[in-house]
Amino acid sequence: MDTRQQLYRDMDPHNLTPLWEVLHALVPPRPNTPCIPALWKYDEVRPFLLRAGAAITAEEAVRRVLILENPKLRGQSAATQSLYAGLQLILPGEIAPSHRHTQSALRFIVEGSGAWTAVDGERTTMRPGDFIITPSWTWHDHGSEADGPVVWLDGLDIPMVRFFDAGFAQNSVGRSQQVARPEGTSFSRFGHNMAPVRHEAPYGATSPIFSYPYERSREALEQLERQAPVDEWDGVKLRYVNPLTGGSPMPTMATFLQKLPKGFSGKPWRQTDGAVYSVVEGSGEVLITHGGEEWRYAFGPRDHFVVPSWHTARLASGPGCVLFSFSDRPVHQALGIHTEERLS
Ligand code: GTQ
Repeated sequence: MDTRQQLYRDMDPHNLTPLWEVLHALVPPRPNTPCIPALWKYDEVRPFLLRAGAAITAEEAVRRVLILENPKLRGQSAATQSLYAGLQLILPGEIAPSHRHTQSALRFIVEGSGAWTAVDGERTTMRPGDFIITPSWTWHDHGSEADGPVVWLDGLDIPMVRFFDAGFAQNSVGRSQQVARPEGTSFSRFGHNMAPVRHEAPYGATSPIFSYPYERSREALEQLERQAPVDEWDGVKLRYVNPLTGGSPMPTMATFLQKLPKGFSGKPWRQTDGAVYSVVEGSGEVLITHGGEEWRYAFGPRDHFVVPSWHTARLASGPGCVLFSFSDRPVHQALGIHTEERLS
């Protein structure tokens, strides 16, 4: 046996291993995610959600969610290395009991109106396209007085918090929390480009607005489409902000809403933050390429797809469409490693 092989074998029981055998994989010339693009057509997912509704109550499940797992991360409850995504179902009259955890959550309402989520004593009614926040370590429960199923996209930083081994969680004694403030209080306080004169940020680095209603966000995009130049890569795209800081609504996740005008054919880009998309209205196509491979997805309302880190993507839409998306961009930015390339 040669000197090196003998060395490796002798030091292995001491939990020692040579860097030079793995250096290129450890410090790759460019991001090399194990994730691949993925698409979940709502027509295919919805029957499974309804079957889940028959198989288990929200109460027993605590959260009745089908996790959107990246095909290359099966078993890890992850859509990308850092992000969790799932579709949660609540049926009329159900309660998903109160708990809290250090993981931050976003909700993006996909189907149905009239369910609510409560965060630290304030309820918000869910309507399709609303973007709702559950800040880290706040009590939250969900319930429904709707007359049909309500489904929303859950986006959480679960894999990130797991990576840092920093997760805590608690169940509440009560099923659902006492309502302490009327609905809309947080929006009145913080949602009009104004803020209380004397206040602390009630949720630290997280936005004090629980719900960013679709009506308002969509209106902004619509007006911009008429009034401002359309971006050749993004169409008309805005990021949601924490009004107290101007930064992302949550410390770990950035969220976006974009409108591709009729006949839009976007230029390709790539970025280090992998993203999860939820199609709100209209239809279109995303073309993703990476290392000689190609994925072409036709999407329609309520479909979901993943564009992984450093994959080249371009968006197109014949009839026009509206897309919600979220990524781990704020963390890349905090670490000073966020990179984006706009290609032609
Ligand atoms: O609604 O609190 O999809 O705690 C995963 C974990 C939803 C929630 C998920 C959760 C929740």
